Amino acid sequence: MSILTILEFPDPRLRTKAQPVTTFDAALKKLSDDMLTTMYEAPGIGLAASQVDRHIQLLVLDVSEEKNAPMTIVNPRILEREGTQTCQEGCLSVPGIFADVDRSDRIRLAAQDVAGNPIELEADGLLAVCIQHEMDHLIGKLFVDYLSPLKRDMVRKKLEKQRRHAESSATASA
Ligand code: GNR
Ligand code: NI
Repeated sequence: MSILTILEFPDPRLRTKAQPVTTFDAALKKLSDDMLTTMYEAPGIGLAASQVDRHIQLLVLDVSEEKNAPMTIVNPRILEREGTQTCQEGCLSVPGIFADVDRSDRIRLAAQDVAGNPIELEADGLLAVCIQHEMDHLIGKLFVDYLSPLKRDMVRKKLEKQRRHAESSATASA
Protein backbone atom coordinates (compact mmCIF):
# COMPACT_ATOMS: atom_id res chain seq x y z
CA MET A 1 0.00 0.00 0.00
CA SER A 2 1.34 3.43 -0.86
CA ILE A 3 0.56 6.88 0.45
CA LEU A 4 -0.27 9.14 -2.49
CA THR A 5 0.40 12.89 -2.71
CA ILE A 6 -2.75 15.00 -2.28
CA LEU A 7 -3.01 18.07 -4.54
CA GLU A 8 -3.83 21.33 -2.76
CA PHE A 9 -5.89 24.39 -3.71
CA PRO A 10 -5.30 26.39 -5.90
CA ASP A 11 -3.52 23.67 -7.95
CA PRO A 12 -5.16 23.85 -11.42
CA ARG A 13 -5.07 20.04 -11.74
CA LEU A 14 -7.89 19.92 -9.15
CA ARG A 15 -10.08 21.54 -11.84
CA THR A 16 -9.76 18.59 -14.25
CA LYS A 17 -13.01 16.81 -15.10
CA ALA A 18 -12.75 13.07 -14.37
CA GLN A 19 -13.49 10.51 -17.10
CA PRO A 20 -15.68 7.43 -16.58
CA VAL A 21 -13.88 4.24 -15.55
CA THR A 22 -14.10 1.64 -18.32
CA THR A 23 -11.45 -0.90 -17.25
CA PHE A 24 -11.94 -2.73 -13.96
CA ASP A 25 -8.52 -4.33 -13.50
CA ALA A 26 -5.87 -4.91 -10.82
CA ALA A 27 -4.50 -1.38 -11.36
CA LEU A 28 -7.89 0.10 -10.46
CA LYS A 29 -8.07 -2.07 -7.33
CA LYS A 30 -4.55 -0.97 -6.34
CA LEU A 31 -5.41 2.71 -6.85
CA SER A 32 -8.55 2.26 -4.71
CA ASP A 33 -6.49 0.54 -1.95
CA ASP A 34 -3.80 3.24 -2.08
CA MET A 35 -6.47 5.96 -1.91
CA LEU A 36 -8.00 4.31 1.19
CA THR A 37 -4.56 4.08 2.83
CA THR A 38 -3.93 7.75 1.96
CA MET A 39 -7.38 8.77 3.27
CA TYR A 40 -6.97 6.93 6.62
CA GLU A 41 -3.46 8.27 7.08
CA ALA A 42 -4.42 11.92 6.35
CA PRO A 43 -6.86 11.40 8.18
CA GLY A 44 -10.03 12.05 6.21
CA ILE A 45 -13.49 10.56 5.67
CA GLY A 46 -13.34 10.58 1.87
CA LEU A 47 -10.97 10.98 -1.07
CA ALA A 48 -11.61 11.48 -4.78
CA ALA A 49 -9.16 10.28 -7.46
CA SER A 50 -8.92 13.90 -8.70
CA GLN A 51 -7.17 14.81 -5.43
CA VAL A 52 -4.33 12.38 -6.17
CA ASP A 53 -4.04 13.60 -9.77
CA ARG A 54 -5.89 10.62 -11.30
CA HIS A 55 -8.75 11.98 -13.36
CA ILE A 56 -11.17 9.07 -13.35
CA GLN A 57 -14.59 8.73 -11.69
CA LEU A 58 -13.42 6.92 -8.56
CA LEU A 59 -13.90 7.85 -4.93
CA VAL A 60 -13.37 6.19 -1.58
CA LEU A 61 -14.89 6.97 1.79
CA ASP A 62 -15.41 5.77 5.33
CA VAL A 63 -17.73 7.81 7.55
CA SER A 64 -17.86 5.17 10.34
CA GLU A 65 -16.73 6.00 13.92
CA GLU A 66 -14.53 2.89 14.06
CA LYS A 67 -12.91 3.50 10.65
CA ASN A 68 -13.80 -0.02 9.63
CA ALA A 69 -16.27 0.56 6.78
CA PRO A 70 -14.25 1.43 3.64
CA MET A 71 -16.30 2.02 0.49
CA THR A 72 -15.18 2.38 -3.10
CA ILE A 73 -17.60 4.05 -5.53
CA VAL A 74 -16.99 4.12 -9.28
CA ASN A 75 -18.90 6.10 -11.95
CA PRO A 76 -21.49 7.54 -9.51
CA ARG A 77 -24.71 9.17 -10.75
CA ILE A 78 -27.27 10.82 -8.48
CA LEU A 79 -30.75 9.52 -9.33
CA GLU A 80 -32.75 11.42 -6.73
CA ARG A 81 -32.29 14.18 -4.16
CA GLU A 82 -34.43 15.24 -1.22
CA GLY A 83 -34.24 18.13 1.23
CA THR A 84 -31.34 20.29 2.32
CA GLN A 85 -28.76 20.00 5.11
CA THR A 86 -25.96 22.32 6.13
CA CYS A 87 -22.66 20.85 7.30
CA GLN A 88 -19.33 22.40 8.25
CA GLU A 89 -17.02 20.97 5.61
CA GLY A 90 -13.30 20.60 5.35
CA CYS A 91 -11.16 19.18 2.54
CA LEU A 92 -7.78 17.49 2.43
CA SER A 93 -7.00 19.68 -0.60
CA VAL A 94 -7.82 22.85 1.38
CA PRO A 95 -6.11 22.03 4.71
CA GLY A 96 -7.09 23.90 7.85
CA ILE A 97 -10.12 25.62 6.28
CA PHE A 98 -13.70 24.88 7.38
CA ALA A 99 -16.94 26.40 6.14
CA ASP A 100 -20.68 25.68 6.09
CA VAL A 101 -22.00 24.24 2.81
CA ASP A 102 -25.64 23.42 1.88
CA ARG A 103 -26.13 19.97 0.33
CA SER A 104 -29.02 17.64 -0.41
CA ASP A 105 -30.23 15.89 2.73
CA ARG A 106 -30.87 12.49 1.14
CA ILE A 107 -29.61 11.09 -2.16
CA ARG A 108 -30.13 7.95 -4.18
CA LEU A 109 -27.15 6.88 -6.22
CA ALA A 110 -26.34 4.48 -9.04
CA ALA A 111 -22.68 3.49 -9.34
CA GLN A 112 -20.33 0.53 -9.73
CA ASP A 113 -18.06 -1.19 -7.24
CA VAL A 114 -14.34 -1.63 -7.84
CA ALA A 115 -15.02 -4.88 -9.75
CA GLY A 116 -17.52 -3.15 -12.05
CA ASN A 117 -20.68 -4.61 -10.51
CA PRO A 118 -23.63 -2.20 -10.54
CA ILE A 119 -24.63 -0.88 -7.12
CA GLU A 120 -27.46 1.31 -5.89
CA LEU A 121 -27.15 3.27 -2.69
CA GLU A 122 -29.30 5.48 -0.50
CA ALA A 123 -27.50 7.94 1.74
CA ASP A 124 -28.36 10.63 4.26
CA GLY A 125 -26.52 12.62 6.92
CA LEU A 126 -22.71 12.73 6.76
CA LEU A 127 -22.52 9.94 4.16
CA ALA A 128 -24.71 11.98 1.78
CA VAL A 129 -22.57 15.09 2.40
CA CYS A 130 -19.35 13.19 1.82
CA ILE A 131 -20.57 11.59 -1.44
CA GLN A 132 -21.68 14.98 -2.79
CA HIS A 133 -18.34 16.57 -1.73
CA GLU A 134 -16.38 13.79 -3.50
CA MET A 135 -18.58 13.93 -6.62
CA ASP A 136 -17.83 17.66 -6.80
CA HIS A 137 -14.10 16.84 -6.90
CA LEU A 138 -14.78 14.61 -9.92
CA ILE A 139 -16.15 17.62 -11.85
CA GLY A 140 -13.30 19.85 -10.71
CA LYS A 141 -15.28 21.63 -8.01
CA LEU A 142 -14.10 22.41 -4.45
CA PHE A 143 -16.18 23.33 -1.39
CA VAL A 144 -14.55 26.78 -1.33
CA ASP A 145 -16.28 27.45 -4.69
CA TYR A 146 -19.51 27.84 -2.67
CA LEU A 147 -17.96 30.76 -0.73
CA SER A 148 -17.95 34.35 -2.00
CA PRO A 149 -14.97 35.27 -4.24
CA LEU A 150 -13.71 37.50 -1.41
CA LYS A 151 -13.75 34.64 1.13
CA ARG A 152 -12.16 32.29 -1.41
CA ASP A 153 -9.32 34.77 -1.89
CA MET A 154 -8.88 34.94 1.89
CA VAL A 155 -8.62 31.13 1.92
CA ARG A 156 -5.98 31.24 -0.83
CA LYS A 157 -3.92 33.79 1.12
CA LYS A 158 -4.24 31.85 4.38
CA LEU A 159 -2.99 28.68 2.66
CA GLU A 160 -0.06 30.57 1.10
CA LYS A 161 0.85 31.89 4.54
CA GLN A 162 0.54 28.40 6.11
CA ARG A 163 2.87 27.06 3.41
CA ARG A 164 5.44 29.84 3.92
CA HIS A 165 5.49 29.05 7.64
CA ALA A 166 5.82 25.29 7.04
CA GLU A 167 8.66 26.04 4.61
CA SER A 168 10.62 28.29 7.00
CA SER A 169 10.22 25.92 9.98
CA ALA A 170 11.47 23.04 7.78
CA THR A 171 14.53 25.15 6.87
CA ALA A 172 15.11 26.16 10.50
CA SER A 173 15.17 22.56 11.71
CA ALA A 174 17.39 21.34 8.85
O1 GNR B 1 -12.07 14.46 5.58
C1 GNR B 1 -13.00 15.14 5.12
N1 GNR B 1 -13.97 15.58 5.95
C2 GNR B 1 -15.14 16.17 5.52
C3 GNR B 1 -15.93 16.82 6.47
C4 GNR B 1 -17.11 17.41 6.09
C5 GNR B 1 -17.52 17.36 4.79
C6 GNR B 1 -16.75 16.72 3.82
C7 GNR B 1 -15.57 16.13 4.19
S1 GNR B 1 -14.61 15.31 3.01
C8 GNR B 1 -13.02 15.47 3.68
C9 GNR B 1 -12.00 14.68 2.89
C10 GNR B 1 -11.88 15.25 1.50
O2 GNR B 1 -11.32 16.28 1.22
N2 GNR B 1 -12.48 14.60 0.55
O3 GNR B 1 -12.47 15.09 -0.70
NI1 NI C 1 -12.27 17.22 -0.52
